[in-house]
Amino acid sequence: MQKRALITGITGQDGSYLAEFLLDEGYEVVGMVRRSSTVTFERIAHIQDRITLVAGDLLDEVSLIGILREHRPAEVYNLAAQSFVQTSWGQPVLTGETTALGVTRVLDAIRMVDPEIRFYQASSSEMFGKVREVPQVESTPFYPRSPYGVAKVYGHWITVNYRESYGLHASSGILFNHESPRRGLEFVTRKVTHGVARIACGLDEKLHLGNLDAQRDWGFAGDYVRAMWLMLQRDEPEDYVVATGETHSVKELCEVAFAQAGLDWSEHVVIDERFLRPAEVDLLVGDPGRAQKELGWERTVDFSALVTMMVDADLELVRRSMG
Ligand code: NAP
Ligand code: F7E
Repeated sequence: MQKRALITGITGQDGSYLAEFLLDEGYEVVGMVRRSSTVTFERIAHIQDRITLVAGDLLDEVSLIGILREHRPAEVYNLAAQSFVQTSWGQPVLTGETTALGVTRVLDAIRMVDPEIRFYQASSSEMFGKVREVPQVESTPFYPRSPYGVAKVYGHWITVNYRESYGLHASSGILFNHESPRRGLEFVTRKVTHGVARIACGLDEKLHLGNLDAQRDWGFAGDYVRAMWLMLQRDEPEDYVVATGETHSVKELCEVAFAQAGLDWSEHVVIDERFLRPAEVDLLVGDPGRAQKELGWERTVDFSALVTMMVDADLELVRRSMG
C-alpha cells in the first residue's frame, strides 16, 4: 500500500528536498502551508501537481488535528519553524510559539488522532551553542545562545518526553547547518553566493557581512533529508546527529565562493555591525558516527563542491534575471 507522509514547512528549503525524496520513494506527499497574501510555493512549483497542499499553522492546534484526521499520514515530518537565528532576538515570543510550542501542538495532535504515526522533529546544532565538547555528539550537553536555540532545545526535549510518556515513535534529528541553491537569501552561505553572483555580474560592488570568524559544519540539504527518512524507518525511535565532521569559517566560505567567480573576497567584503549577534555560536562541528553506523547514512557533497554548486546556481539565476 502507498505510504502517506505529512510535511510541515514544505515550502522551505528542506521541505522541498524531502518532498522530492519521498515522491521518489513512492510516497503520497501531503504538505502543510500557512495562509499568506502572496504565494510562497517557489521551491515546490516543479512538483506541485504531484503533492497535496493543505492549509494549517503551527500556531493553531485545531488546524493540525483537522489535517491528521482528514489525511491520516503514516509519517509526520515537522520541519516548520521560525528558523532564522538573527530574527529570534527581534521576535523571541513568536519564535517560542512556533519553534518550541509548535512542536507540542503537533505531538499532541498525533497523540489524540493516531499515536501510531511516526514523527520526525527538526532539531538543530544551535542547541549546542557555546559548545561543551568538540566534536558534538548526541550526548553533548546543550547550551543554546539565541532565543531560536532555546526554542529548539524545548522542541527536542518535548519530542523525547512524548516518546517516553506515550510511547510515540518520535525521533529527533540534530542537524548541523545544511545549505543548497534553495537556501533562504538571509543565511550566510546563500547571502555570500548570491552576493558573489551580483558582484560578478556588475550589479553590486560590496558585500556586507558580520562575524567572519564563526565556524560551521556545512553540508548539502539534499543529503540531510535522506537521514530524516532513514530515522523513521528504524524499528526503534532514536535521536541522531547529522553532520559532515568538518568545520569551516565564514572567511573560508568567502574565499572559496569569490574564487569560484574569479574574484578576490578581500576587495569586496565589508564588515558591518548590523550583522553581528548579541551572543554568537563560535564553533560547531558534529560527529555523525551514530547516523553512519545505525542508519547507514553518508554525505555525498563536500564543502567545496557545495559552495561551487551554490555559486554556479546563483550566477545562472542572476544572469537570467538580467535577460
Ligand atoms: P526554512 O527554509 O526557513 O523553512 C521554514 C518553513 O517553516 C517554511 O515552509 C515556512 O513557511 C514554515 N513555517 C514558518 N512558520 C510557520 C508556522 N507558524 N506554521 C506553519 N509553517 C510555518 O527552514 P529550513 O532550512 O528548510 O529548515 C527546516 C527545519 O529544520 C526548521 O525547523 C529549521 O529550524 C530546522 N533546521 C534547519 C537547519 C538548516 O541548516 N537548514 C539545521 C538544523 C535545523 P513559509 O514559506 O510560509 O514561510
Ligand atoms: O549564520 C555568521 C553568523 O545565519 C552562520 C539556521 O538554518 O543553521 C542556521 O543557523 C554564521 C553565524 O546560520 C553574517 O554570525 C557572518 O555565526 O547562516 P547563518 P546559523 O545561525 O548557523 C542552524 C543549524 C539552524 O538550525 C538555523 O535554523 O555566519 N555570519 N556574517 C552571518 N550570518 C548571516 N546570516 N548574515 C551575515 O551577514
